[in-house]
Amino acid sequence: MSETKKQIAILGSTGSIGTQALEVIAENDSLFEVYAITANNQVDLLIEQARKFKPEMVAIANETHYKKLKEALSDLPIKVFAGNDSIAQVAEMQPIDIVLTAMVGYSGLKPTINAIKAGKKIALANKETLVVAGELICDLVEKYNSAILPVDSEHSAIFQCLVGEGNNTIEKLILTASGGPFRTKSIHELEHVTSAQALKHPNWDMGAKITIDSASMMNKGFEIIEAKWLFGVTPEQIDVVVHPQSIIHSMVQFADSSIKAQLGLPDMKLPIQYAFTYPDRLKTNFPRLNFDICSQFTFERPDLERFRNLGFAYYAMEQGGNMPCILNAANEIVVEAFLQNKIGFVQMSDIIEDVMTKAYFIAKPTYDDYVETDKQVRILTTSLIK
Ligand code: MN3
Repeated sequence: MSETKKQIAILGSTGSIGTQALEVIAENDSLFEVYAITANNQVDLLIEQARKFKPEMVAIANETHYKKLKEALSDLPIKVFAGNDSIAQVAEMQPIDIVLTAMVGYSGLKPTINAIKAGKKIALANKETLVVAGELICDLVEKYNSAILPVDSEHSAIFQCLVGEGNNTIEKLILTASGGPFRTKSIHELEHVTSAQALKHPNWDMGAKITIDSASMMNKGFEIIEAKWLFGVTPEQIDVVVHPQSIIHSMVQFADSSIKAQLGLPDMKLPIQYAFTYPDRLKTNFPRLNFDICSQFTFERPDLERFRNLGFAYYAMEQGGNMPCILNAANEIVVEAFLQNKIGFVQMSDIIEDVMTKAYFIAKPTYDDYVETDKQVRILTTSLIK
């Protein structure tokens, strides 16, 4: 292990963000080294990644894959672990500089907390962590002298706009949204869209869960909650504007009325790399934005009648407490049900709304309250689907 290379742990290395992060590391192998990689289920890809990047350790959440993983790597000096607890433990290993949290959903919470307590820098791609427990996470980051570097493209854009601004007051954050594949569909049409249609995102190539969240605007809802915690603003200070070209990744408006934006072709490798190198910028061979080709930028107001999830997110953010946790757990269950064609697209929002009125509200939740809320809301939501 080199003294100077940044040691990186990737939690969720087999997903879309994880594999792109490994590409960034491979392209800059004089600067970065993979210390640990973890996955949920995709054991074959994890083995392939481990053989290529030779990390100190690998972990797989699903314990039934342990034997296969262990045997496939038996000729290499790689420590092999299995189970959810091992993922959280890997995140706190002493030599790690940066933990990239790229797992899906609520499962990111515990490992992220462990990494923060161990003082690691967090390259945050798992937005659900901040949605579920933003206040707790922010308190821990301060207490343990950790830092969160956003990987979500909108938040990376805002983060980049804020470089050099010192204590200048943010008047407003303007998050851009592509509008997803159903941007122009009527309410009636939305009742009949399929999961296969929802999985075809016009601009971004992502995992299944986030792609459905993008189609339903739940992703943008989560992103406003994420922005509140990352940048310390109020709900009223966060606007969403639909920008179908996905070239402006987000904007910051300052007290003097000036607006700064960050632009680029949609490619997650840039925000991933920036989180790894901040405050430095590395030369890349990524394709450059060509203004001769992209001649038109357009903007629309988001339609809260067709995309109710965005309104639910504002409501959850204003309520605070465990309400965002309730929203997240309900969403994880309905998205899974929609992917399995058990419920329709519009029904996802119907059920979430129902759950938000029925679930038990806690104004000042502890960590254990979040765990219990997540568990109970999953049961409640599942019961409303059957
Ligand atoms: Mn995003």
